Amino acid sequence: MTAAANNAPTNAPADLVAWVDEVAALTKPAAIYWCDGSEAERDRLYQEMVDAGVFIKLNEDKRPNSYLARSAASDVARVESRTYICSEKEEDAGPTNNWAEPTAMRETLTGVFDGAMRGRTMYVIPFSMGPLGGDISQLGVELTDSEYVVVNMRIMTRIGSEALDLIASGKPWVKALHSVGYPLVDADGTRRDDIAWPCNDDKYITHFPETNEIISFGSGYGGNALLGKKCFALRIASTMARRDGWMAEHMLILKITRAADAKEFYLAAAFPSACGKTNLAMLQPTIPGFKVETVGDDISWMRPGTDGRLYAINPEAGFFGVAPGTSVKTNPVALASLDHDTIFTNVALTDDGDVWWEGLTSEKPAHLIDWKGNDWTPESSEPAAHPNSRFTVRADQAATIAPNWEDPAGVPLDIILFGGRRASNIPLVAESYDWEHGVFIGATVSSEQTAAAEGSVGSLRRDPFAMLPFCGYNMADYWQHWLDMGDVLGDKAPKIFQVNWFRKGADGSFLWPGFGDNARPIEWAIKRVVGEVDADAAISGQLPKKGDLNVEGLDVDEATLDAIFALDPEAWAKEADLTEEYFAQFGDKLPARLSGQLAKLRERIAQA
Ligand code: GTP
Ligand code: SPV
Ligand code: MN
Repeated sequence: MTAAANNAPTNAPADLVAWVDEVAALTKPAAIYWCDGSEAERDRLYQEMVDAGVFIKLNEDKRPNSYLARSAASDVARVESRTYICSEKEEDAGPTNNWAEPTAMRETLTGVFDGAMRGRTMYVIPFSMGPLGGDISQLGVELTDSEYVVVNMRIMTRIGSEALDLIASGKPWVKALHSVGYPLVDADGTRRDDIAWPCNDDKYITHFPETNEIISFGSGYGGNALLGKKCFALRIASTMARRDGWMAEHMLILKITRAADAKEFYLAAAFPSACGKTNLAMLQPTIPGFKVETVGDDISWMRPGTDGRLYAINPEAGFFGVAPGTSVKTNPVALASLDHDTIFTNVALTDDGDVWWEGLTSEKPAHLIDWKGNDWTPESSEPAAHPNSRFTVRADQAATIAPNWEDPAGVPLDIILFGGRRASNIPLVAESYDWEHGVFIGATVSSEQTAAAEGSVGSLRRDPFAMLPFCGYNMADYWQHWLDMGDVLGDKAPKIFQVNWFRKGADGSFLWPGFGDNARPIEWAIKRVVGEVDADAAISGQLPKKGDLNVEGLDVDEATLDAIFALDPEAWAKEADLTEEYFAQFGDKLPARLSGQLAKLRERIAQA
């Protein structure tokens, strides 16, 4: 078999062409194709995918230019157990990451990638994370044998010729290699047919932080395969950020305009996967006098500006959002943004060629084809859409997108929120005593696990800064980096708050209505930033004074409000003990200021 021609555009730099050649020599694709990012290219790929049965075209009248993909049942979420940080030293990955020795891992990867693309096309995707050419933006090139990845990357990032031009101009770029691990031809030339969702039981999602490289094998789903997202924009970027004095965070970004004084505020919020970032990013406030616009829904890159404030950009260009639970009631903006030009993965198909998922309508359709491709009726025992089914849509299809969402300079942050899914103990909103206490709050976040990753859904786990699966280095060093950034920002630092939309009553139902009403605690946070209200010192932070949280027009009684803010010293003493145990695994890497914060928490518990 002769090697596939490289086909590199004339301006492709030599180091990139050489890498493409090197990967092609190993993976042995039938062809190499360089993506230009054009609409014609996209349309051709969509058509090929429909013809191959990879994509189902949805009803053109109901949902123009939109498609449904169904994954293999074994490939439905990120696989944290197969995600590795391959730093030279194990302690640089830290106790919360899977570490693999880089030389040994490279050997393993060379083994599985040998011939992995036989019979397939290898796509070369130059891409930019962040606006093209922006100071905070970064470039990358993903090599993949998946058309699904190409068309999703086209929505989620800025791909094609312009990104390649920037790479050609000499800017640094990150290598991101991906294969689904399902060659169509084996070593002795025997062919097999392709399938709708090729993948491999053996999976490796690997990161080499010292050389800014990503190598991913065996999965086609979300963060495992769209390498600009978690692998680059969080794991690799977090290590770059630590080296260069910035921050890469699992945060949405909001712009809030207060009608009363036309003042603008910017907020970033870190919640674990499937805990409400996309929802909050498109908040429709239930209180008057607030305009909320979207800057980003999942990732934030933040840097101190020349004025000393912290500026944030959204490095992504689209949303890869959780479908179940998205409805006219919970997130009308997201829902409307999906009216056209959307890729759906693992949702259900209606009889008229449209999509459905749990929570979309209160009444279930009489018949569907479920995410596995089987007939489904309301009597079926399994959900019609997979709990981690997703939509992929360009960010500017959201009606709430902020006009300045692509400002390469970013937006100045006033507020940072940390949240999780906690049935007990954590109040609706509390302000940290200072940045250091805010870092303690972020470091100790715990949350009930969701279907966004493998693992047991519902079990409580620590998810510091919502970065547990996404920090590319030792979590304790990351906390120190946050403390250091606070020292740099000084009194220009955003104020840090903790929120919890998910507290439950004795009967197991949510105490707080959530969604649009989340504007209320945010309104209070803004009042704190502006200095318009005082707060009550409490165990976990500073709480709104009675009457300061705007509950006008809300059907929540006094007793429920008390329960939403209740802090039980005994339960908090247990939280503190668990935090001590949790901190212990970081040994002497744990910043002393965080043990100091734990001691202060214990003092407040003792005084309560
Ligand atoms: P990733 O994309 O995985 O990072 O998730 P995300 O944080 O963007 O999650 P998303 O906004 O998609 O929310 C996931 C789930 O949380 C959906 O089922 C929502 O209905 C639910 N949710 C979001 N906000 C609220 C809220 O205020 N209250 C309650 N009870 N549920 C909420
Ligand atoms: C998450 O799990 O936090 C996501 C989805 O945003 S994925 O891109 O699959 O990581
Ligand atoms: Mn996420």
